Amino acid sequence: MYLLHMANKNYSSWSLRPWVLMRALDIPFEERLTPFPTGSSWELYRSFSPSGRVPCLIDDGWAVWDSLAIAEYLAERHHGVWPVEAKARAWARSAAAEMHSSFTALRGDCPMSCGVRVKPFPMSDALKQDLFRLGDLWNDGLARFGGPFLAGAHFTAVDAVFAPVAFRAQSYGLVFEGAAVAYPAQLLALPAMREWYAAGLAETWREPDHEAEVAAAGTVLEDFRASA
Ligand SMILES: N[C@@H](CCC(=O)N[C@@H](CS)C(=O)NCC(=O)O)C(=O)O
Repeated sequence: MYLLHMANKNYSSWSLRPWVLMRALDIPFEERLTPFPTGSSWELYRSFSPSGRVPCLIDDGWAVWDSLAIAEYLAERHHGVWPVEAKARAWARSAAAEMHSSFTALRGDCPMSCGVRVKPFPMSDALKQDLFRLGDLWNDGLARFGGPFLAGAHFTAVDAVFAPVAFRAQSYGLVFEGAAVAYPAQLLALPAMREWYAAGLAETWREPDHEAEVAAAGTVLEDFRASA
């Protein structure tokens, strides 16, 4: 059985990707959640992940790290990780790679914290540009492949890569145009996403650096998490 090393469900956007992919595709795995320590997580995470970061998938003692590499590893072993049709697969891989390597303003200015609702401070031009491109990209996929998921009728790795953005949209009230308006809600309604969200809300850990990042992003209006 696969072992997925991961961090707090409330905060860890990178951990969410392989977790929701495996859950949605019914790939059995054991999760091992190591909460973010206060300060550097390097020493702690190095004890199980070569990069000192999560997620890290262990298969029969063999480590696969980085969420995109984990998706590719799973794709070699399980059906449905990427779309079957070659052009849809190429589009999905392009979009996933773009999310993986870009959208730095979105990641920095709207850090994931599933349980909070935030009135964001005025958006930087870089964030506005990221949100424009995100809507553009989602609308393109939904129009090309007919939805309701980005590369067609089925949830695939490209949706898993954007799953953290659905939580960010919920937390920061991010709005999109066209067919993309409904896409975050489509993701949030998935049983796997609801399971993740419920577990995130139940967490009582508070990691000061992550809390500070949220405080720097805007005014916290509501916090639905269990008391620390
Ligand atoms: N590109 C990596 C990013 C992994 C990453 O940065 N993970 C964060 C947790 S969400 C982490 O381990 N942070 C620990 C640190 O920065 O020390 C991936 O896709 O897995």
